Amino acid sequence: FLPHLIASLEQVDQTYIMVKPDGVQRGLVGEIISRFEKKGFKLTGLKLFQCSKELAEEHYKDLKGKSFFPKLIDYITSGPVVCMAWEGVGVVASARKLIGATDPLQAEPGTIRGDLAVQTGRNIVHGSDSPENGKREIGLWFNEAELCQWNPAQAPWLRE
Ligand code: IDP
Ligand code: MG
Repeated sequence: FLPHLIASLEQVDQTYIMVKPDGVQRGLVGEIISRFEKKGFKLTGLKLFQCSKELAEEHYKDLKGKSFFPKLIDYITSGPVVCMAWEGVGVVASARKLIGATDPLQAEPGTIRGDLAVQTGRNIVHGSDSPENGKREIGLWFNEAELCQWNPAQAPWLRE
């Protein structure tokens, strides 16, 4: 009884993951989705999408003023991206670990960036940095109707 009560109190978070245009162009969409799918998180939203300059600027608004900001916006709008919403206990921090450091040369082998990329300006994937930003970014990139609530059959095999 008590473990179940504690488990039910554990917070389920959401994170926004995005395969950037270079990841799409390099044919890494399946590989990247697979990392999160195999880990055991729940996919609740998925689409291929060409984003506007306005949306890219809103998404990265905290970086406005950085010298690389104009190039970053050009990069993110340079082709389609794959937008994903993922859900689970601890998903935000865990996804950041799976993604690896911002600079792919510093990212550990075994991480997505550590295995598949070589430069910060072409680091193939985005992941929200906090549960608050996870919610904010999913709200920015998805309509309510594009998100699915469902019960994965494997749930009891992932968490006791
Ligand atoms: P993160 O994606 O690991 O959270 P942030 O510092 O939030 O890293 O930066 C957002 C994105 O901006 C990075 O993923 C990268 O695409 C780009 N970026 C950050 N710093 C630089 C830089 O020094 N040069 C070029 N692009 C950068
Ligand atoms: Mg960030």
